[in-house]
Amino acid sequence: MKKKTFLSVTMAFGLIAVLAACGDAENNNGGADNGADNGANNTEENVSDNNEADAANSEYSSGDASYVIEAGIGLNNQHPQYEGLLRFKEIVEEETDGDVYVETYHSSQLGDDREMMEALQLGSQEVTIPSTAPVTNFVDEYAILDFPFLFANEEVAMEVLNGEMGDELLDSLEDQEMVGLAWWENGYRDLTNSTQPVETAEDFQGLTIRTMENEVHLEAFSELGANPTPMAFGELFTGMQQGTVDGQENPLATIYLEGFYEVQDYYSDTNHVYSPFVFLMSKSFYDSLPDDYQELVGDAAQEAGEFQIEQNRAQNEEMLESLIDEGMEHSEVTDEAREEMAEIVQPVNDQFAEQLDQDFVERFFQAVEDAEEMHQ
Ligand code: KDG
Repeated sequence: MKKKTFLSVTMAFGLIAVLAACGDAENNNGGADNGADNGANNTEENVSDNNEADAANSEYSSGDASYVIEAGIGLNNQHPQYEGLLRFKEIVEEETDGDVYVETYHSSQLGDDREMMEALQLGSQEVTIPSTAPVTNFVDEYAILDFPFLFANEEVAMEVLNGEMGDELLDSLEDQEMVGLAWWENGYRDLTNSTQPVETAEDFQGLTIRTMENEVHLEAFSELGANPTPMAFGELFTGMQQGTVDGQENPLATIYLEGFYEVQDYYSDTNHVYSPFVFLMSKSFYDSLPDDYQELVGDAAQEAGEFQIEQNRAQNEEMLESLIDEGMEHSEVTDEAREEMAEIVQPVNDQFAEQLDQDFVERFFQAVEDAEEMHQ
């Protein structure tokens, strides 16, 4: 289990003090080796292949169901996130005896994170499970989850997310016509690039890095001297292959399972942001379900999430060796180097925190501090 020893309450307190004072086209990739089909294109062929795979995973059929859930993610079908989605499908179909049927889509077949969230708002798609970063475009307070070096370890993150503050963030989605049902885990994000080993804050200078569509990430990488470029996940492999960007940042499982090692030479264990996934359902669909089914899909999202988190952590631990076997050079980032990065980006955290509801920010940092006491 990763343990972050460098930053924690001290910085959170610093922040509070400041606040107080201020009042695919055939784009694919790599996954070739591991059999992943991570085409981002939503072609009829792709979708129908997927439906066939879905049918093979189920003894039920959409034709017999009263409710059909179209569930899409951006990552490919090798990623533990997809395994989690299949687990959700299995639980929901079994417990409703096929009355609720779940069609699963991966590799951005239904669109990128933002498009899928918009489809949830319109009621034309039922489920998606993005990293929380793009959710900031819908609810401002989600920005706090993107503050670099926020959570000291995964247990602290889960304690906060599964507590009152996490519930509040899930509830805040209702105004955006979405229902947040559970927290899943993407994990600590690390940097890869095709240009140079990155071990210290200075090494970010001049690197063009793809980020998720999120202002905190853009500002933080700019502060480190990089040139951040927001890009949908489905375009990322081609972007790296064609040299539009030098690098990107994602957890180890994604870097390996999406085959990024085919177009990236250097891996740095920066662990700069802990990235949760949030399980989202269209509110109009959720409201159309009878009470017992509403409870059932909530419980299933939670249970499948626990399974996903277990698989995800195991894979994130295993994948480093695989990346090295594939020829990536591993640059080890020391705690001191992370502390320096954290100091450089702290003004970005402060600036964004000032723009959020101050009561929320204070309670959030208090929850982080309490969780850190429990999980040091
Ligand atoms: O399925 C989740 C993906 O769509 C995305 O959120 C992955 O972290 C991600 C990224 O870098 O876009």
